[in-house]
Amino acid sequence: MDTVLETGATTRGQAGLKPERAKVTVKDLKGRVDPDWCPGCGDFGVLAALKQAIAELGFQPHEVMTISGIGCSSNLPGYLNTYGMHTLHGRALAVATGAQLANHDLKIVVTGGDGDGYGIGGNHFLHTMRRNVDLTYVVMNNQIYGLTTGQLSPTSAKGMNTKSTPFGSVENPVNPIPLAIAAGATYVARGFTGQQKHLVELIKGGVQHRGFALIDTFSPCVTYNHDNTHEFFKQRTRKLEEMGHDPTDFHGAMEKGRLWGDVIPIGLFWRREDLPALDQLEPVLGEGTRHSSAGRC
Ligand SMILES: Cc1ncc(C[n+]2csc(CCOP(=O)(O)OP(=O)(O)O)c2C)c(N)n1
Ligand code: SF4
Ligand SMILES: [Mg+2]
Repeated sequence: MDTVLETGATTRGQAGLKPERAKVTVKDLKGRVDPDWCPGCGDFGVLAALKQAIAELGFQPHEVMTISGIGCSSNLPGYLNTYGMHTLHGRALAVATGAQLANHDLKIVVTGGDGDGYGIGGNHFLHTMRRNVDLTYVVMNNQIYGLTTGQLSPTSAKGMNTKSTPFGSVENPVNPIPLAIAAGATYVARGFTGQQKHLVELIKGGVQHRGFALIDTFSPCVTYNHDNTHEFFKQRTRKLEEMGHDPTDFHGAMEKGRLWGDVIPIGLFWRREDLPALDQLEPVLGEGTRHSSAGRC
């Protein structure tokens, strides 16, 4: 029997004919619910870039799963026509690891915020990277807790005035780029929603990468962060490609990742292809959904 996808396409034709893959467009990937983000929120740019990347890579909606935690940014899976899970605060990577190990046929993209991923989810972040789980993690880094109305996040700048730090933060922020490189992530990039085409390419690269890919993305919160605005990043961001950076140079990647000032690099900092992903290390996991339990007790 023919299977009709949400795109209206038929995956199986008449007997004997080769199944045809319908071309998925950005429009096909639009979810049933419209985003309730504030007008001008950077997260619109991440959603658009992700849809573009999925369409350009030629995935069908049922071949992709987006998994998130909690936060404004973590609402993203609800706005996309793919499989999706909106999980617990900081727990998206743990759920995604289970999903990836159980079903290698799904392309899993984890989406969330800086508070979700680098704060409450920091433990999972670290261990998912050292395990090199085959996931793409897009963090909408707005350097604030947006959903809870503007408290300090792990990436908020030192000295920043927020609702929870009215006299300025005394803490040093997390820098996810060198952290991810040191922890064992095998694809480490930074994007900016003000550079859409560039962001699409970084996401596509992450999805195609076999192993853990981080795409930390400047996605300004127009309501609660008046320091790290679209204009702030527009003036400072510079593409690594234009800086002659080699993403296989570990020390160069660490050095560029630590730059934060008049120049803030965006692009691919680090990639290595010589390490197996977690599911490639264990024969039973390697079988994925093709594993049969027949004959076992
Ligand atoms: C266990 C738990 N602790 C705290 C919260 C409250 N909470 C919800 S979202 C959030 C912060 C989200 O910040 P971030 O991940 O940066 O997302 P943004 O809203 O900025 O996109 C917090 C603290 C919660 N929902 N669950
Ligand atoms: S509060 Fe900030 S992060 Fe949340 S939707 Fe509004 S602009 Fe976006
Ligand atoms: Mg945030």
